[in-house]
Amino acid sequence: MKGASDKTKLKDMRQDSSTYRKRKIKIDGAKETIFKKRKIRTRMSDLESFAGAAGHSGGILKAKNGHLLKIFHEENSNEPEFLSNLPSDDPLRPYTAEFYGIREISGSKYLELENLTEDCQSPSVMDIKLGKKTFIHDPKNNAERADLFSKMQKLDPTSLTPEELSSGTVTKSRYLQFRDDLSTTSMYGFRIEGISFSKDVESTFQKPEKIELQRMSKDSALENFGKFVDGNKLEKSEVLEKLKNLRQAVTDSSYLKNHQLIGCSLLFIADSQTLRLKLIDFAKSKKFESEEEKDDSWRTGLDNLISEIEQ
Ligand code: I3P
Repeated sequence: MKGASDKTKLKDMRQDSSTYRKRKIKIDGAKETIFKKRKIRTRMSDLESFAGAAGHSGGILKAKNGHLLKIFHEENSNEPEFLSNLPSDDPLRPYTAEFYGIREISGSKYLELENLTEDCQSPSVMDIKLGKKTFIHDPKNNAERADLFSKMQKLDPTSLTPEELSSGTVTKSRYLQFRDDLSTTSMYGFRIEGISFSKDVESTFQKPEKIELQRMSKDSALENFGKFVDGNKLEKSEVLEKLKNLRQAVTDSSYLKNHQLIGCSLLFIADSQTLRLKLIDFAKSKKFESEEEKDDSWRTGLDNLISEIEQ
């Protein structure tokens, strides 16, 4: 239930601004107060819009130096290892955020990462999760959970088995597989995980609700993709060119010859009619030991996305 506790922690922080005012953060060995009362709300709303845009459910703070602090659970994240082992001259490198190390704040660990929208005027962000499977098998995901049963019930009650209906619970593995199957993930290897439009775009296009995104068909996903491109006044040819450059970079990457990406997202950051592509979320990505273990379906997802846009 770590997700729930992170969310609760953030909620508590938001509700209690005095906690914030006095909060000390340790960065680079020095204790400094990063949250001043008047700035708290602004910082939190920045944080929420970034987190929402990128499809994160919570657990991201913004440090005084502008970097992001992403909650880190050592036992189930390979992200620091994945990012710190990535050679600086690897073609994948320009597509990832800078990683500045692990920070400890009030007993919780955070990854200090580059804020990818730091220099943007008014960014729109779309998060597309790649791969035909977005999770790895983990014994911790076998515990029965009532909260995930409720989410599944809202999304598609007909998919629950009589046993699940009678217990009122499902395991996280079951839920995540269901999410992959319900969305375009299992079939096409990509799904829109989150969209956040800048204020300029918002006046023309409304961003879909999370539940709509979770159940979105390929046609609707492409329609929303089109809204993102048109709303941000991007040229389709530029979008395709950037996607193909990324495709080439991941093909040329030596690092990705023996590392796989699972549950990784491709971030489209549109700002002032320009587009930047970045890859984020490497918690489940790792070096694979054998060819059998290898899952390259994120490449298929990227290829499918490119060919769907080309049509
Ligand atoms: C959540 C999503 C998150 C996952 C979370 C799920 O589902 O898959 O990625 O957190 O697990 O509930 P949804 O997007 O449908 O709301 P992790 O990536 O950390 O596993 P959680 O409930 O255990 O936090």
